[in-house]
Amino acid sequence: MTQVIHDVRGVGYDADADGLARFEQLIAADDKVEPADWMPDAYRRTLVRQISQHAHSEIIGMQPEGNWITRAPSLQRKAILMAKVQDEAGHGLYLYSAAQTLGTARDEMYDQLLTGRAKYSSIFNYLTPTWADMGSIGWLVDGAAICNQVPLCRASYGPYARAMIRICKEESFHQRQGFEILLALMNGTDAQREMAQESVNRWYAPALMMFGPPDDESPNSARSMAWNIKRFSNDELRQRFVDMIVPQAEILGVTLPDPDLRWNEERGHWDYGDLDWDEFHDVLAGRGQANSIRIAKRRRAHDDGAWVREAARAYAEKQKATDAAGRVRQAVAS
Ligand code: BYC
Repeated sequence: MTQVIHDVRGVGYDADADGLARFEQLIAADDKVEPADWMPDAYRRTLVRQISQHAHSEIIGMQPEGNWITRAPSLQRKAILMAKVQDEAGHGLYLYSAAQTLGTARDEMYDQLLTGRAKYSSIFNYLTPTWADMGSIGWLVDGAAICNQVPLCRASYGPYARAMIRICKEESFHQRQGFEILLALMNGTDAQREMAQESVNRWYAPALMMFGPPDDESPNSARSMAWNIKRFSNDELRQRFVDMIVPQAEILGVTLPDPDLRWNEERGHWDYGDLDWDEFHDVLAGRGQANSIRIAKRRRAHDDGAWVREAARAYAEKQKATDAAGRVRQAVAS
């Protein structure tokens, strides 16, 4: 049977006969694919994987900073940190909503996270023992997030690209607040400067690993790039990040903990040293400093929120019944 689909412009087409050709046309023209458009299953699966893992990262990413809200050194610092953590919750919601437009229920995505079937960013499995870590997360982790995510504003899937625009605006603010925390510490006492440097020492390499494995060990990159989901490879983005933070580190007065970091005149980029990819794979396999803490806390929060989900479902049912009754009354009256 012919399945006619109407695209966002209202143009109808036969999904069975013309779906793939139209999809390829959209990608070749660097146009957006929208939820109602026909798309290959593998494209849909790749998007659900990436977008839901990104959403999980935002939600789990609330924990290391959430831990510091009560201990932030002033009322102003608490207010700023609280706003930032709330922003991360918002990012999670935009991203879960974008993934839902691909036909995967939010409950299913939560279940994948809570049962360890879905990943979240490696970076959130590191501990945050000092206040300076709030600075390093903002400067380095949100800085890496910006490098990775600005190109995603041009991802081929419309709902994902649109969600990323707002997320990136907020991430820019986050990065500046982290930089400012470190700057204040670097302009402080010797002990504060030491705290800032020690924290940067711990976060530098894990932040570089956020971009994913080297290109020749990245199984998903080629296809995601062909589909205009990823615009740059993991290594290209990692290089951009290093080039961005070296001058910023100079302004801060911190030393980046990499003896191989040097300007390469020929390439016009900073060379950097090898990363410990065994550590990365250990963290992904659940053997990082905080994997079990993060998931246990997320499970508790999910269980504690059961009554909210139940109330929302009951309210939605009630609304549906009220709307149906209203429609019947309207039909009788007309
Ligand atoms: N951590 O073929 P590859 C934030 C996995 S939120 C864990 O290169 P792909 C923030 C990868 O998933 C930051 N896993 O994959 C929040 C794949 O495994 P699966 C999150 C990683 O998808 C709160 C396998 O390794 N950002 O910044 O082409 C507060 C092979 O990799 C990681 C996003 O999610 C990792 N670091 O590229 C503050 C951005 N790297 O799925 C800040 C959107 C790789 O096949 N995501 N893996 O089992 C992306 O851009 C891409 O998915 C990645 C990986 C660059 C992460």
